[in-house]
Amino acid sequence: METYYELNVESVVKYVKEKMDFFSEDAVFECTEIGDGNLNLVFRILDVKNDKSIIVKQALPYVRAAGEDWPLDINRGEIETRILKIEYDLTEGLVPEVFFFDPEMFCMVMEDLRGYIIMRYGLLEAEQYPKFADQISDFLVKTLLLTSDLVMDKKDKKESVKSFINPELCEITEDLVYTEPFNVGARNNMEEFLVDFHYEEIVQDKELSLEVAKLKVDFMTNAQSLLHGDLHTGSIFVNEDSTKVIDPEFAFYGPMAYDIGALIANLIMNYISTQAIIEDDHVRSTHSDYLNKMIIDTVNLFKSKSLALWDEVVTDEMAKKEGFKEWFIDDVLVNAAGVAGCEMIRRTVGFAHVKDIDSIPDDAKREKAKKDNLTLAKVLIKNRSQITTGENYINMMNEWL
Ligand code: SR1
Ligand code: MG
Repeated sequence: METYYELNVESVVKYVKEKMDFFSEDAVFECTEIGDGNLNLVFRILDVKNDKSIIVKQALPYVRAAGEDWPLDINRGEIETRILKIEYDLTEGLVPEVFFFDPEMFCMVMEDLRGYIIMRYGLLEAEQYPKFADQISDFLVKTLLLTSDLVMDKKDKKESVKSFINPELCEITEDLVYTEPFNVGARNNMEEFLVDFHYEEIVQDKELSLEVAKLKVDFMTNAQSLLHGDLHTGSIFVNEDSTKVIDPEFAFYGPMAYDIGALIANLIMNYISTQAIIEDDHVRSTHSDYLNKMIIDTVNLFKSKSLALWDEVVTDEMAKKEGFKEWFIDDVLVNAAGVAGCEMIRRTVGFAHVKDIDSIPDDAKREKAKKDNLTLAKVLIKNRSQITTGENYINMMNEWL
């Protein structure tokens, strides 16, 4: 930590000029801090004269959204750099290219994704991304299946598990996703109208807590695949043609269901937000249909592509036995529905919320959206054994929203 200092819009330009040969001598710089996540500083450095830019992401020794009272492993960028390189190779570029990681400044320098938008913001503008389901299902199948024991050499896989032990970031998920929202207090954060509803519908629901406890143990102990670890729509850049997944600093070996469930939850929360925010009937129904199709396609493509790739890549003898692959993928999807429910609950009553729901301007509609979100989430967790296709989600949404 001796040479570490916190970068700002001036010092980061100097830092980059010293560290790399990317910009030319005549560069005219414009630098902005664009980080809107909970943890890091993110700078975009643009040379306006030559129209070239890069991103610098620096870890702070604490949680940005909470301040210095919540210290956090500053080396998270090293894990993020390693997994981005692995994901880049496995997915043929469905993540940004990383130029380097600096272990003294704890920052990474990477490709600027110009011409892309953070998916959460795009969806809130009712934009559509026709290739997304195909591309994200590719990302999921390749990063999850190809890093599992089913495919990898067993010893290499265990070495990889060791090198991706990420205790502090995992603890955040264990606490914020799987524990605090199902209890009173801690870092929970909810609007007044939810306090009694949360207590009666979530905290006092013993069956719900039991099911969440099972999902939590799966998260903590099932070192199945190398996960992104925080795959919400704020961790994805999109445009009409292309998808790029960013921000895998929560990476570790965990259950495949975690990445799939987090993603589906965030699509569902945009659907709930759409019902409350978009006033024009035609725009609302078009965007709702699009979201339904995206959920169906993402889940079903994950399933069909996994089953198709299985025969080509799986090396484990017993995993080739008849019926096993269908059982395995369905089991992943069942647990993904449980994860989706946990993600929806924690984004409503926990520490970290989502703009989709929190930005609903009308108080009554926001209250209804938040309560609908909690109700549907409970259904997903308790009935997850019946959820193994995209259509199963839509049926539950139609019944409960
Ligand atoms: C203290 S970090 C809160 C949340 O932000 C990250 O994006 C993860 O989702 C984490 O749970
Ligand atoms: Mg993030």
